[in-house]
Amino acid sequence: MRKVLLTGASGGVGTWLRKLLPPIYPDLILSDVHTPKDLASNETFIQADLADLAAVRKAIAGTDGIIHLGGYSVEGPWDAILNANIIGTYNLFEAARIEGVKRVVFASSNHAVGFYPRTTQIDTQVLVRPDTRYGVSKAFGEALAAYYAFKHDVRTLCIRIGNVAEAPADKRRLSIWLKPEDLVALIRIGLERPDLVYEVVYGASDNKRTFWDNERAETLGYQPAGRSEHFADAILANTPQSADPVGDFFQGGPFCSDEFTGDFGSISKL
Ligand code: 15L
Repeated sequence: MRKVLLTGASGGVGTWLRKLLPPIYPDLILSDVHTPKDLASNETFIQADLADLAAVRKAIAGTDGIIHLGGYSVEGPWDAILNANIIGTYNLFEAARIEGVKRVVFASSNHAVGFYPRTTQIDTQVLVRPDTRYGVSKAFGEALAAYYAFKHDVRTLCIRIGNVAEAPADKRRLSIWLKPEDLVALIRIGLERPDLVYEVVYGASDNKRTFWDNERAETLGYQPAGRSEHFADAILANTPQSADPVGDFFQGGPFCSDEFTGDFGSISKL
């Protein structure tokens, strides 16, 4: 894999990858709708709005693989999600097909399955249960990736990312933390594993309190280095009493309780 394009390069996860990827992929091209504030003279940046297919094609042309982080990374109004994540992800895969790029790593999210109870360990065979319009867009992206992989041989690893950070931020993140270096390990599997066609894995480190059975990732060779349990005592000692029964019950946390008008008594049994 020589020339790799990183979309969403100006966001939080993109900023981590700008630091970690160049030693592995020296010919890294960055793209985003906004120019990174701290863009260095040795970085290559192409400005592109994902809603503009022609601009996306220009950014993709001549690359060997794409890491697609671009789009909205939290809940947002429907118009914003529609343009950035639904139309934007369609344009990304369509541009890859037209330009003959055969490998994509798609940044999906834990919020595609946020409405599973924290007490149920799920694998990637379960039905999606998005907790937000954002989560719906990630489930759409996974389905779109399958279509392009099977129909057009644009092979994709979908990573249902937990939370990428230097260290887990709170009790819930002890279960879903993803050390940035572990994300890089998953990206390498997605871009480099020759037999990969279409896979969905969880983007999580070696977390004792995990919500997820990440057997597919392990089968593909993933060996996470981060261990959230190292941070557990300090985090639990500083965890305030919560007043969010829905968010505390489900894996997606506050993404589940935000705008919630559902029947907690019924869905908490599922
Ligand atoms: C996500 O998908 C978001 O992009 C990130 O900002 C975090 O909020 C994370 O999920 C999470 O679930 O904590």
